[in-house]
Amino acid sequence: DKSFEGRCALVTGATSGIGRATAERLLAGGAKVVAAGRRTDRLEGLAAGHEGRVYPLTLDVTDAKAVATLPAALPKGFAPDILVNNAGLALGLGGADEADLDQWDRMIDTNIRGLVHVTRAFLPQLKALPRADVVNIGSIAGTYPYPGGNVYGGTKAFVRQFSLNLRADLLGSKVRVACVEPGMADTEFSSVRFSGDERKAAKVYEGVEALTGEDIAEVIANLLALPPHVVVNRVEVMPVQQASGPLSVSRG
Ligand code: NDP
Ligand code: 8X3
Repeated sequence: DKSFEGRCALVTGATSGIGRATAERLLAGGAKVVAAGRRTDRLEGLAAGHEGRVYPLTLDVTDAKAVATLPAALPKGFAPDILVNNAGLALGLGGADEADLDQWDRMIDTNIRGLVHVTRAFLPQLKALPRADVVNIGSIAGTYPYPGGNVYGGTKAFVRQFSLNLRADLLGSKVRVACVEPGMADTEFSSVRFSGDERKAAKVYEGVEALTGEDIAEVIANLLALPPHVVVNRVEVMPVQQASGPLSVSRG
């Protein structure tokens, strides 16, 4: 499968889960990858397995200055024509009245501000290309509310609407924008959400054949492989063992 030969993808959050699997999937398809994240050792591990085709980029997407100067700082041969805005996180699952404001800020800074800054930094060069893609990772949590989803779901609703609005602004260019909205995926997501409490994290996936990072990577690869005049605006993906629940009523 060489369908991505000649293409270069910048994947944020490539150290784990969906981002790591997406980087590997695109590499398997012949693409080059700028693999970005904060954990440099993991990026170097990825680069070591793909001689010359991975540029490991230590990057915190909340570092506005580093993001703004990024396009000019990338080495020759690694100018991306695919941007996968995947870096993101949920922190906590408590009610809104007792939530930690620092956790809320970190989600907003990463999932919204970080994603917007990376996108803004690369859009001018993407827009000038004969073919380019932006893939934003939203979530079903951005559409379907659940208790404790408060700000996390809000950030993902932002990602969905920002993606649709990008399409409106980019009309007339060759840039496709897709918002991929996964349901339950067994990655480091819950471990991060529960601050490293692995038992609590494992419980989320107990008895469920959850999505994997590889499943979402395959969806992304399929979107990217569509003919260049075809764009899927949004795609919701769930494990078969997950579905929406009924609306709830508190009777007094
Ligand atoms: P993981 O925790 O496994 O991966 C998250 C990735 O984001 C890591 O590579 C991490 O890298 C990176 N990241 C987090 N903060 C930053 C930052 N400030 N700067 C750069 N990179 C950052 O979780 P997932 O793979 O599941 O999550 C990927 C995306 O998918 C997220 O946007 C998440 O919201 C979304 N999602 C996840 C679902 C799930 O159930 N797992 C479902 C729906 C959406 P590092 O720590 O090295 O910086
Ligand atoms: C992650 C999906 O439903 O666990 O975005 O919040 S969910």
